Amino acid sequence: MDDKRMVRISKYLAKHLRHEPERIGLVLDENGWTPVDDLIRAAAAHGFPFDRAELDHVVEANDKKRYVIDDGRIRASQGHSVEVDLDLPVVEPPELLYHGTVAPVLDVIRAGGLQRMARHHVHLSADVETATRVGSRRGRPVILTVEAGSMHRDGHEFRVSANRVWLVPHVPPGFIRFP
Ligand code: HQG
Repeated sequence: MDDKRMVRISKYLAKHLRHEPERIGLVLDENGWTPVDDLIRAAAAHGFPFDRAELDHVVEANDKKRYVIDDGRIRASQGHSVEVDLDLPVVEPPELLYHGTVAPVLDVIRAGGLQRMARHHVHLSADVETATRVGSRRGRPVILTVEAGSMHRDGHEFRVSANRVWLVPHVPPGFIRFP
C-alpha cells in the first residue's frame, strides 16, 4: 500500500473513531470501541471502501500507533472529541513533560495555563522532539516544559495512552516553564 492511501485511511479512521462516528452510522461503546466488521461495512456503505488487510496494515504501520485492534474491535488510542471513557489508569508521570505550541497563544497560556480545547485532555509528550513535531503543525513551534512530577504530587491525575501520549485535564500556569 502506498503512503498516500495509508494516510487517507488513517484520516478517515480519525474522523470516525474520534469525532463523528454517527456520520457513517457507527456506534462507539462507552470506552470508544466498535466492531471492526461494522467499521468496514459502514465505510464501504458511505463510499470509502477498504478491506481488513488494508485496515490491519494501517493500524500496524501507523506512525503514531493511533489505533488499536483487540478482540475484533477497534478504537482510537486518544484524541477524541466525542465523549468516551478510555478507562486508562492514573499513573505517575516523569518529572518533566513537554508541550509544543505556537507564539500567538502564549499570553493566554501564561494567564490560564494549558486547556484541553476541543479534546478530552491536554496532550503532553515525554520528549522534546515529539513536542516539536506537534507544535510544528501550527507554525514555528514553541516548547513548553511542564513540571509534571510537581503536578502529580499536588494531586493532578495523569494518564498515558496506549501510544504513549501523556494526558491531563489542565495544566495551571504555575507548573509551566516558558522559554
Ligand atoms: C493550544 C496530534 C489557547 C495548544 C498531535 C494547541 C498531538 C491553547 C491547541 C495531539 C490553550 C490545541 C494533540 C489556551 C492550549 N489557549 N490555546 N489556554 N491551551 N492551547 O490539536 O496538543 O495526529 O487539540 O497548545 O500529534 O496540538 O491527532 O492539541 O496548539 O499528539 O494523533 O491549543 O494531536 O495527534 O490543539 O495536539 P490540539 P495538540 P494526532
